[in-house]
Amino acid sequence: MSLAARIAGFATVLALVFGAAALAGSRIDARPGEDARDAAPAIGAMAADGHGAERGRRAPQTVRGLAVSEGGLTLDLARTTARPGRRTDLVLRIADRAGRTVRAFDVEHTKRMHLVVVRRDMTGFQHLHPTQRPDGAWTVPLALRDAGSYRVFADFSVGGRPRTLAGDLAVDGAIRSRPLAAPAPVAETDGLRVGLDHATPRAGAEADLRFSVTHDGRPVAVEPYLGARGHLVALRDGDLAFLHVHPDPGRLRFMAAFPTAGRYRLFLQFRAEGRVHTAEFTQEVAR
Ligand SMILES: [Cu+2]
Repeated sequence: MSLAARIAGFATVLALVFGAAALAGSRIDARPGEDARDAAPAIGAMAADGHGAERGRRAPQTVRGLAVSEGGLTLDLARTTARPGRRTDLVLRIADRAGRTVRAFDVEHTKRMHLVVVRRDMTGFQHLHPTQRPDGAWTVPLALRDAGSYRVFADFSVGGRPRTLAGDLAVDGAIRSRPLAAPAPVAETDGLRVGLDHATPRAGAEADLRFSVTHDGRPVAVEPYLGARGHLVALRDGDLAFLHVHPDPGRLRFMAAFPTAGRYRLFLQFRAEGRVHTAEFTQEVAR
């Protein structure tokens, strides 16, 4: 290789390194800082107060569920490993700055604690409602069929401030991870067909997600579930950032502000024909 070619090659490497650094820098800048995130309302709250769309384009959006400890509260999982297929009791507590167990929680969507457990590849979704023990800790039976690394999201509100803290739970064994499914407007669950109707959401703008349920082509009446027509959890592909979305109490319709472009997994839960169903969608969000 000639000296000139070597210098050119070196310059290319440097450009790549600086390019990557600039990209990393811009990513970090685009994300809310820890302090800003503490003070800012959740995405759902922004959407609900009507300022989501106008603020969304300028101000950084907040996401939740990326930290085990935030704003003075810490999620403390009693165990961080589990055996595949075995039913175990998942025990957790929320601790304050002094390490004391938090006992008083606000009611949100008819419950004081919502737990979402999902594997890192966004399979094996579970939404659980643990019971509080006299010592303030929460417990719920949990069985994880497949090995892998799971995220445990504790979604709750203390002192009128909604929070989502998350920790990891490892299930030992051979892992068969699955790629994220391609985006599709229809999902099948328990013989029901669930359709998702919306314009392609854009990053930072409020998206209106409307779902419909049919059984053999006939519309299915959706029964109230957790104080609304349905419950929707949205997780960002790549880091499993947790988006809180706001339901329309009367319909299977949600307002969500996706903070960044990319793919998200939507987990819609609703009650119909006497039981709760979960329909999953991959959602593409444009820049
Ligand atoms: Cu819940």
